[in-house]
Amino acid sequence: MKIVKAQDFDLRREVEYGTAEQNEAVRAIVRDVKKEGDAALLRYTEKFDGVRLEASGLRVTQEELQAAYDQVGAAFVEAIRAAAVNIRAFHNRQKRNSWMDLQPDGSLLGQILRPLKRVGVYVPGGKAAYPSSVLMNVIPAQVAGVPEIVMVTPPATGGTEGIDPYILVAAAEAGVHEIYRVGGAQAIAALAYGTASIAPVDKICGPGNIFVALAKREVYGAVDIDSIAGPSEIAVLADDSADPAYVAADLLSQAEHDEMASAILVTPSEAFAQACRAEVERQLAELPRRDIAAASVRDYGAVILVDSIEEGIGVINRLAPEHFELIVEDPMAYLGLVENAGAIFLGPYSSEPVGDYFAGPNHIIPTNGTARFSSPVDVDDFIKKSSLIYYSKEALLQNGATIMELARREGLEGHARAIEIRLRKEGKAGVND
Ligand code: HSO
Ligand code: ZN
Repeated sequence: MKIVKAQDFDLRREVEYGTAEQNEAVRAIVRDVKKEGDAALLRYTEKFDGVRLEASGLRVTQEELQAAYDQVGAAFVEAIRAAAVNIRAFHNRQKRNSWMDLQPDGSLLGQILRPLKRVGVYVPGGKAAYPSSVLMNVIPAQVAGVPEIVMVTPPATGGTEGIDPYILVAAAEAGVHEIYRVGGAQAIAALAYGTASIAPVDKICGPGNIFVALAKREVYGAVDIDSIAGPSEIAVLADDSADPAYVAADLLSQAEHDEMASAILVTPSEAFAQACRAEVERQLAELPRRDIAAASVRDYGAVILVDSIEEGIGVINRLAPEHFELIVEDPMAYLGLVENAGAIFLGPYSSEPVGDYFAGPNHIIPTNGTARFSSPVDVDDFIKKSSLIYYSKEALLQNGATIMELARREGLEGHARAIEIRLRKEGKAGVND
């Protein structure tokens, strides 16, 4: 892990949007599934996942869900349930009601909030198939009141023949029972446009590989999508009061996600920087995923030396990290200065995995500096709003001339006349002949 001064560290990372070939391949897959439906879906599943399916075999059955429970063990089911309780409680606090304001002239203005009708959750295969992420995508949608939540995941998730049983149990515990064994760009296209077997959705969320990300961008507009997640990030601002072994462990907890994950320590203490770096090396040697974590630490890790905690917060605000741990003597004293961070963890006991799995806040959090303008997934992501306007006669008579003035300035006489016809009927004075 390199140790650098703040001014020598490049605080912006490049965003990857895929090569021209990848984009072209994804466009072709989306086009085919849109045109041919199930036939293309099954063809691409055989081509990319090496699994030959009939359309009738796409949907995961009740028996398979039951079998998954038999495979995972009671401790896991209990843990998922406990996490789900906390996640649901946290997201329940975000619920908002429709509202209406009665104006003195008798008109009503408001917003009507409604859940999306049907949402598709993508769960990737391989090393990034996380049961916890199933909860983090599904529960906010459920709390929002989305009546139909479906899940898609590649048929060979986890490298085994079937779908990872832990994913299936997490889905069932979260309340998802419509699950299809299909992945990649073809799954995204099926969710967006529908096939004979899979009804189309209104929004697609959940992480995936570059082909999934590109496919989501391709179908955006036909459906809504969540933001495209980049590799995980953690930034820790710590002083001498922190335990270097704790901080090193927290940095590695994110570094082990991905070779491109970034784990950064910001500290005003040279001694702490050295101690923490030594701890990272020591703990790294014993970590099962040391190859991934070591690559992350080598290529994207850093210790940034600053002159003060205030300067350190300035660095954090420019980084806008996905996760920010503030482990200094009096963290509350600095909280108000933190402007850009997706999730803020205060004090030595709020280790990031507490938030990744259990405390309740969502672990799908803006990456790549996008915490400057966006937020973790929440209930609002699954709500849409309709504006409500009820104008009373009195309100129209009072404001009609003003509306007509604005319409005529835009050269839209039809707009003006739609108002005028009503004013005339009511014998309103002041309307031009
Ligand atoms: N830290 C990840 C979420 C996660 N961690 C899932 C463990 N499982 C988000 O950046
Ligand atoms: Zn994590």
